Amino acid sequence: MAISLSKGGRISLSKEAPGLTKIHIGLGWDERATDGTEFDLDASMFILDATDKTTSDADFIFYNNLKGAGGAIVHQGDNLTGEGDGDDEIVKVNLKELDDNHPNIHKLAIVCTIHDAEKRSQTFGQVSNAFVRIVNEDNNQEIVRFDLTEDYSTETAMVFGEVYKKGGEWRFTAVGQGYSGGLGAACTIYGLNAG
Ligand SMILES: [Ca+2]
Ligand SMILES: [Ca+2]
Repeated sequence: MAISLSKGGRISLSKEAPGLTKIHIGLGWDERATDGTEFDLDASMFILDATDKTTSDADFIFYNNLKGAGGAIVHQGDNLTGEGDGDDEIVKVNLKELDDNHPNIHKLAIVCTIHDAEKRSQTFGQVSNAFVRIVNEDNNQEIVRFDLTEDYSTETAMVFGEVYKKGGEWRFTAVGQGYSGGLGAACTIYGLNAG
């Protein structure tokens, strides 16, 4: 049965799903009533080394750079509206390939940002039903889910969660940490020059 975490909670994916090799990270959201301006959230992933930094632009996965780690990480593409239940944007990760071929990858930060937030005066306060869930790709079983229930009024970038490796196990932390400054702020946190 899937585990539901609250903010700060963590689990071992490897223990919950023995033999786990591939995961599907689904992110979802709905917009609260807005003034009619388009409202587009974007999932992205920062591939981090042991110092929690992204060492090159190639390790920043988003709608303009869909593949990372030699194809072990694949973003399934940009959803422009967030309409409907279920996953709005998805990133698939082959953990076994990371273990075998990319031992330098220690953590995957799952981030969500609001496209053009500043220009459109939008924040996560206008987002409802935000969640991130990890699904075992081999059998489609949801392993863990984190519903972001806090009211975020000024944030335009949000770290939903982190998948990380510790003691040979892949684990997940429900983060729910927001930032103002959108995608640029997220890049700065992880050591990338947003330009
Ligand atoms: Ca989007
Ligand atoms: Ca939705």
